[in-house]
Amino acid sequence: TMLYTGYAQAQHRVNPDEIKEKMQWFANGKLGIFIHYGIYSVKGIDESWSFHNKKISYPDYMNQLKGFTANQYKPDELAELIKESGARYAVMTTKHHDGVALWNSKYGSLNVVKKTPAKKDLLKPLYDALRARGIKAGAYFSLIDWSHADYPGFLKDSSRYKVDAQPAKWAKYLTFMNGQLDELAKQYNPDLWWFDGDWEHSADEWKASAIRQKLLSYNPNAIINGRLQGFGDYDTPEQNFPVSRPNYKWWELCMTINDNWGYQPQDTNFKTPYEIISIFTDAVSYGGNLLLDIGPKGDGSIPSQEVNMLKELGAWNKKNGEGVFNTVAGMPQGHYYGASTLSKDSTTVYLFVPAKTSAPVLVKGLKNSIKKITVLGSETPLNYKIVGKISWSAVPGLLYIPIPESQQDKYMSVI
Ligand code: JFZ
Repeated sequence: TMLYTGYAQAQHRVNPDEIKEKMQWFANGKLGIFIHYGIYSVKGIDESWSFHNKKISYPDYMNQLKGFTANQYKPDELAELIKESGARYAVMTTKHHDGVALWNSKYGSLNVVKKTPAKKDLLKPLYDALRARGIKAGAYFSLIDWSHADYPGFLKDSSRYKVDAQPAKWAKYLTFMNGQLDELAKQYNPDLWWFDGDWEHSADEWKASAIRQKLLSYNPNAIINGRLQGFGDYDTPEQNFPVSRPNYKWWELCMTINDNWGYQPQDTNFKTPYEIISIFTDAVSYGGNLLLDIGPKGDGSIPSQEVNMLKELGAWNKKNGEGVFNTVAGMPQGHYYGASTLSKDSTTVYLFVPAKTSAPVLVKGLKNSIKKITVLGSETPLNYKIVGKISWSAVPGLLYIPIPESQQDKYMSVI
């Protein structure tokens, strides 16, 4: 077949009815900012995968520890930028597959406090700065740890082993990993856990159910993403936009602004504001969120293109956010060519119209009578025309709305 019809969807083992209350802020939140920060930003190479894929030796990769200063890492400014973007939550990499923790873990010594010139906890000041601004604080955590001697995928291939063959060794790894999770839960109490790397082991091997239970015992309102072999609350399709509505009631598309998660100076393939906004509104139109990634440089400063993107997005949200935040998924496909959302009370439909649209917008099958049509950011009502309505039947006719160019947004108007 020539059509891509959707990404593989994980099995959801959690009953949506039991979590719907705690999911409210997430459902209303729509936009999160993902932060991939780690020693890989010193050389500007692939996070963890560069040594795994043997593009760089393990010792050379770890040499980046020496260059990781974080001396331009300014959590307050970063939180302010995230606030300005309109995002309601942020997810920070606490530890990637390389095993380098961004806090002073007492489990092992591979962390930025003990092993880098940064010598400081990078999580606490960021989480404080976010929360001071009413932004929810999320923790990305890699279940995989390719630096840990007890992890089966340890880089020195000789130490690879099967979990079944060495249960004690695997148990040691799980104790280590759970110790780190306990630390994160106690010290930072994340509002959201964003697991990654579950694919290397089964739910049974990870003891995924026990991890879920444990984290919820620390904070019953914590939200857990789906990359815990289905023991999460919501699904996380990556980069690939779902063509149809996902199985999970809640989901979040995670996406890079250029082509990489972490900072890579040669990667200048930045998406345009229009592209980001159209992906964002498309996701929201299907009932999902967008988790948009930034990659700070090794010193902690944010690449200017990403700063600009967050500001553009913020300006757009400021004007058009009514159609996005606190809404629900829009009309099923077929009523309108583009993205749409609905107000929670279903009295308002928001249509997303790309800039420089010259033909009138067409909406089919609207049964309600129309009170008023406006463009967000302007009070002037738009004229419209209904054709083909049959007065003595239920046939609602076709609604045409011409949108004067003078009233159009430079990226995406909301009608
Ligand atoms: C993972 C990481 O390996 C990667 O480095 C990055 O942190 C990203 C956010 O997550 O990569 C994935 C995870 C899931 C899929 C693909 C890449 N997936 O479901 O297709």
